[in-house]
Amino acid sequence: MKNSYKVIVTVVFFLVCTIGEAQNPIVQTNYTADPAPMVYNGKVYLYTSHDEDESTWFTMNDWRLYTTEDMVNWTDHGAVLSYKEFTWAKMNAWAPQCIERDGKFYMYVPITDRQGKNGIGVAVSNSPYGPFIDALGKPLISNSNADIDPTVFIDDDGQGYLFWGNPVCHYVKLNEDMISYKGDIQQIPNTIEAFGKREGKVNEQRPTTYEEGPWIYKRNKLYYLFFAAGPISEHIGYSTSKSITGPWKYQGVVMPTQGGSFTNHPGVIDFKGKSYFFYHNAGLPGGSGFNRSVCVEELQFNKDGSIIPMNMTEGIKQSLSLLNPYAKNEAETIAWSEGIKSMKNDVVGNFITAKYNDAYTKVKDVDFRKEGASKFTARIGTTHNGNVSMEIRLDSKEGELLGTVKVPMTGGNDRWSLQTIDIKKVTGIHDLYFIFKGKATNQIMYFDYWMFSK
Ligand code: FUB
Repeated sequence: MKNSYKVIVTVVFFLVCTIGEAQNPIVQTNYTADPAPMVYNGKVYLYTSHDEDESTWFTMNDWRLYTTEDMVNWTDHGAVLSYKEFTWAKMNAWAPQCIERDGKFYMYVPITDRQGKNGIGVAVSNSPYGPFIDALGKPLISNSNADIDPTVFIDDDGQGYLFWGNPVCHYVKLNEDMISYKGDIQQIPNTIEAFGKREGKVNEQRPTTYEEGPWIYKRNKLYYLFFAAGPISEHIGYSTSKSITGPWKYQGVVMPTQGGSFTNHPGVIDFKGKSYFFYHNAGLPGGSGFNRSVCVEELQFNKDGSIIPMNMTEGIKQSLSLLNPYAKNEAETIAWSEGIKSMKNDVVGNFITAKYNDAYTKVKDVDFRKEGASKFTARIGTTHNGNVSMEIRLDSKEGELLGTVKVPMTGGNDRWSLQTIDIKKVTGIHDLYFIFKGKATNQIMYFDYWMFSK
């Protein structure tokens, strides 16, 4: 009996996965850019830069963190570092990357200093979730105004490297402490051989396709240098080398110019037997070159190690594992949402709020198992008196209604109520929808976490 349930569950799981809806952009609750994924202890930690709402320039103040174990449900951890943590910084929290070494986490970030000069700082934490503290009280790299977009890499022999730069790509060897470097700063020769010939107008400063946003990745002893490539609007190109210090050979386009943002930015990881390529576009409502959103595609290789070029798509449809509804799940764990903002305070940490009536979140591939659930609990609250509720539905926004939770007026997002209701019994695997109902025009309700029980 147990086995036949497992077979049915597996078949339903794959059917649901292949007919799913859009997953890209993977974050809908804020504008995010410059993805920097890191795999640590069976989880993907995705650090991003953050375009402030309605920006008309690169108005970027902090770096945010999202995590996943299944590649479709992403948990929002909010801002984990701001440029304001660096006493020498003035502005521009641009493309970051974080890496772990010996249990410490090193976040490399480009910032503009108080004199208006670009530099790369490094902040350290004992946890991937932060808090990250400026390690030096000054930039680690302050070489030229090209000092943006760091990518960090530790080779199999333990040697760390930092690469960065626009309009040329610099690199340097890091010391084991990861907050200092040894030897001179080098530059990858900006040759056609290394980066390919730029199309369009001849530009003396930019003769090749290399623009910015380098990302180092290694596979089968081959080093890959992904980069944002010109002319603008950017596409993503790549070069390879048998040695991390070059010579690099240009290999072509990974992703053409698409998606409505004039920049793009690569981030690559291997996770649970697959490779993934992160990038950004203008895919959310209100999206633009200054209101960008991070997306992900599966990255595939030919037998000779060359990359199969890809387009921007609706994203990853198949989750790598099922979500357990009987554990405490954060409301900010989301596969898709509309009309939702994520927030953070000292009382409950991260939570979400609904911007308007009918705003919703979706959680993908939830396994209620054969035993099923008959009760639902959530920590919620609202500042509005009466007629605020949250519907729980299956498989679509209009799908089967399991139950409706009335949201009590708690008076603020520093005051919460734990509500448990009886629901229609649910078994098997489903996508779960939380739909927020209320007359207010903003912050209809707050939602912190949920769980089901028998
Ligand atoms: O996000 C600000 C800048 O735009 C980054 O540093 C570049 O890579 C481009 O994405």
